[in-house]
Amino acid sequence: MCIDCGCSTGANIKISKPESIENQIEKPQTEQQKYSFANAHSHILSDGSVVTHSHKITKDKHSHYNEEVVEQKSLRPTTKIVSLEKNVLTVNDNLALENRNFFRKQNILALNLVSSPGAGKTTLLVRTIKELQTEISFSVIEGDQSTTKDAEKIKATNCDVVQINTDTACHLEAKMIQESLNHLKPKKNSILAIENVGNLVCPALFDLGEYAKVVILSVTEGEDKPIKYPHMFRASSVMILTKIDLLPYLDFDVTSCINYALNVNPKLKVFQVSAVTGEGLKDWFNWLKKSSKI
Ligand SMILES: Nc1nc2c(ncn2[C@@H]2O[C@H](COP(=O)(O)OP(=O)(O)O)[C@@H](O)[C@H]2O)c(=O)[nH]1
Ligand SMILES: [Mg+2]
Repeated sequence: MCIDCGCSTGANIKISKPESIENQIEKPQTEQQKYSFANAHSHILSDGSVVTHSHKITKDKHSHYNEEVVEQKSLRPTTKIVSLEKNVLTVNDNLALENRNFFRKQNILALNLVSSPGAGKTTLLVRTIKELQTEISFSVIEGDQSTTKDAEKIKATNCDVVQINTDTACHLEAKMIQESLNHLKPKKNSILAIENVGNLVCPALFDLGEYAKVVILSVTEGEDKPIKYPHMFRASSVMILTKIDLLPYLDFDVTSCINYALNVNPKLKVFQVSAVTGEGLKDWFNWLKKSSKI
């Protein structure tokens, strides 16, 4: 988990629009900004619970965001650390709540698209926008560690898009979404698709204020992923099993996959699609139309 490996420590978050990819719109300038979304991460404690917090590591000391210098990194988890970490999770949750309230007021259906890298999030998104954009207004926030490649693909559909580059961090946080919204300005009565960083682990922990997490699983990944990464499938409301056009070439058991997913989360709504052939997309589109109340 990002929290243990410290992958986000010192991450240099960038938000940009594809028409000015060289011009960074926003870069954390203050210590607080930097650590509020650069260094948040989680630990699995000895009792099995997961906690998230931020570190500020300087030459000779190690402190937590919004707190005075407290602990050396080598210290075992204590009640004090747990409460500090809960504070940081609360910070994210509070910002996510602000985002959610904004989306509700504006009647914006915000969806958090999560998957492993290469599952097919961008391809599905591009096809969805192309096929529905005469009926529904879309905007997109793209999350990747590096490059604006996905934002450029979205931009090519004439859809408004902002790219967040998370550098070493492996997930998006509510604060990043809030900052991106200032630049994106999504329309009322629209759908906002947030493509999270490709990772089946950490994005499950961070509420962005979305209406629903949509987990995309491709048939090339193996049918056991819902039970190997249960947190993500539990946190999601929708699972899209994609690349089904490749099933004839693979040893992939669709029934087992769906059963695994439903065992982990009986409320999961499941779609089977191919973003290449278009098979199954109608049901997904109907769900989008119904959920956006348009
Ligand atoms: N055969 C097939 N390939 C797909 C499908 N969806 C995506 N791909 C391919 O999978 C690769 C990764 O897709 P991409 O959308 O970039 O994945 P992302 O990293 O989750 O955004 C690309 O080569 C796509 O062309 C699909 O439904 N069928
Ligand atoms: Mg992508």
